[in-house]
Amino acid sequence: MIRLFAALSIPAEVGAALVPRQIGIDGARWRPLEALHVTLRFFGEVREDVARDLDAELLSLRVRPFEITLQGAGAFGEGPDLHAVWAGVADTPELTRLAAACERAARRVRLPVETRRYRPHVTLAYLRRPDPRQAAAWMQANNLLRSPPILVSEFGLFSSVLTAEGSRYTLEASYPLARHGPAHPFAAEE
Ligand code: 2AM
Repeated sequence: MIRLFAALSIPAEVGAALVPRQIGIDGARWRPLEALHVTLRFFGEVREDVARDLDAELLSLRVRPFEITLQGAGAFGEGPDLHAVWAGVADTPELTRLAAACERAARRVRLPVETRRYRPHVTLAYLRRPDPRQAAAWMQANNLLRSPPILVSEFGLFSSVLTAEGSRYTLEASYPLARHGPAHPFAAEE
């Protein structure tokens, strides 16, 4: 079994501008620069043969390159359940469509359906019972965050392994977005 997710990498210069924001919440496990990403679809633990089918499905997606902008800051959970802070992503229909295409790919290989609404974000830290005043102050201080436009010309399939320092991600495959028509002529229309 392999723990997999599809995601967009964050360009190093955009990530580097987020790093200075990773302060101000005691006990936060700030994510390292190389781990910053926007998840498209979390697939969970997948059998190796299913992973191969999933790879083929992702390769067949027909989506054109587009741009995203990181915008705003927020948190998952409330009060004592607050467990992550993140940079948001400005509403982008193309991103929603790409995430939906990854969802359909997951269904075609019979992975369990994701029922939760897609909320694109870049997790900056995982938290455990943070000081609520610090968390609120962090969100206020970072709410006006806005990145330059980021060109999305590919996405990746990553594996995730739990280590003592947190999850370590490895890029297993990358999928260029098709600039002119389908990258794979015999692929099913998305
Ligand atoms: P997170 O950043 O909000 O924690 C690798 O773990 C990626 O998949 C992370 O971006 C993580 O989101 C996401 N992820 C992990 N477990 C998940 C789950 N059960 N459902 C949806 N996304 C998940």
